[in-house]
Amino acid sequence: MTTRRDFLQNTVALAGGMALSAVVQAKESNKQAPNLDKLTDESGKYVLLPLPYAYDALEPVIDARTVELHYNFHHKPAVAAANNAEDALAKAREANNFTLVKHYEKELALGLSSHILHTLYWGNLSAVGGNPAGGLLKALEKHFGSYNKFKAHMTAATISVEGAGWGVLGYLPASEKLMVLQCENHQKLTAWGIIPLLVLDVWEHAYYLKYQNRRAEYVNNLFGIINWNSVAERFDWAVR
Ligand code: MN3
Repeated sequence: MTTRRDFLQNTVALAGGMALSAVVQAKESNKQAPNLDKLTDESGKYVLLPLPYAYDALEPVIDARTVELHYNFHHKPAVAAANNAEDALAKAREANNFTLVKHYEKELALGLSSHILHTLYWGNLSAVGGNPAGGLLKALEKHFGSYNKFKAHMTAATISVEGAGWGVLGYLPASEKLMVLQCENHQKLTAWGIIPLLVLDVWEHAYYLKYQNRRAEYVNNLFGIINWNSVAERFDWAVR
């Protein structure tokens, strides 16, 4: 089977006398990261995509009411906050008045990071579940020793996030490494340049109706509904 990467490599290999624009065009069509391909509309405003499934699609691991509240009253307001912050910063530049710049920079980092992570989170989950395979599995084995070691690391890191935050599996092109990170809130404790592949939300709003204080049980159950195809798609894109 010809993969997209093979196709691009072949395209480049054949490109000896080929117009550069054609190569650029091939790369352009590959520019958007899968599962994060519509953060904004044509005007550049951040937009909330429809959930990729019904509210009850993740039952019984995540109950329908939690998904409904999470999407409408946590993810959606973050989109508005990111737009509002960018608008306010544009006005500040226009007026050359930066009195509130610190406030809106914080709002932008928080709101936009929330939008990015929640968009990934919905795509990272699916009632179908399954296990990682192929190149992604090989990379997990290479970087973490085995899939089980990765799972133990990711689970422990996610459960022990201090307060509200996320467990993150990411790929850093600059080091060609897969990494587990512990993110606080939506924007703290990252490594610049990392491409998030799998993100697990451990803000209380993500689990409290069903699990109350039992974050560990929620995180362990999450591993049964991970859409590994979505993780693999992003991994393939990140290492391309
Ligand atoms: Mn959340």
